[in-house]
Amino acid sequence: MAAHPARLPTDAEIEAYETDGAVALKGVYQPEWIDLLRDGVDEAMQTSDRYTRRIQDEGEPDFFTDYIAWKRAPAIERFVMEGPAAELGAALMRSSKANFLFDGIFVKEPGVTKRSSWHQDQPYYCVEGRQIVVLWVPLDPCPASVSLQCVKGSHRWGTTFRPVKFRDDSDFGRGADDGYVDPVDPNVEHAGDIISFDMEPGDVLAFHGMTMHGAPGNPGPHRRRATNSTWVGDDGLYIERPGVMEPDFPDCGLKTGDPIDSAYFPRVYERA
Ligand SMILES: O=C(O)CCC(=O)C(=O)O
Repeated sequence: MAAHPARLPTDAEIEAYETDGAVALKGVYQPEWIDLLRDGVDEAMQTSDRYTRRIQDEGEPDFFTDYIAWKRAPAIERFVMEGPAAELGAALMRSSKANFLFDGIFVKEPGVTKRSSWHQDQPYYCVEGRQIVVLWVPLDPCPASVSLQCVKGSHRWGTTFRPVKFRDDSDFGRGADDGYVDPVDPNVEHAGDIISFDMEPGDVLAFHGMTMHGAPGNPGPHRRRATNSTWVGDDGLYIERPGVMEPDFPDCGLKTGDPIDSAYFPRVYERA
């Protein structure tokens, strides 16, 4: 059985997640889990797989990103299967269960200028449904100036933005004909809705799969390591999207319309 979080979200926090599409939760992962995630990031950075990338421009410090590192980094696998994230995700989604989709790693060494582009996560992924939550956790003290930024309420806009690559904002082969809209810069019309928080290791920024978010570069003198885990609830269905899915799961054995609830996407939390 997986561990409980240090605390569960309050009703007010769950309501804020539902209304705003993002909520910062103070002190929900115990320090031992943060240490384990730091070990996992080290393991992942010493190895590589098909989604391991260094996406900085020539001559810049490393901006390391990765998906599905839990398959090769035992510390991340342990965090996912035994740690507090699954129960936290289920509580936020008001779901009776939480299936693990995959993890992400975002390490910005001091001096990285590149932004994490504005985007919604779900249009990259193989999930349809409203119960999908991303739990983003910094592994270093993270002032709001370098922390994740979310656009309040954007998960309720009814807009599905065309996913783009952080490296060069190029796309994945889905466009207007498929119902995907060019991403907007929220600073133009939604500047007042951009929220970000001073965060410490152990705090989690939980955001909905359709919430628009991004992150600044890391101009300061400290590393900015962060990981996320993505969880799917009762209504999550598998969907094949046009173009390239990132990440894709060619051997998951599911087809469009199947519930995301299989050994491949393990049900880590289930309400008693
Ligand atoms: O941490 C970052 O820079 C970006 C994170 C992100 O886009 C995500 O968690 O989906």
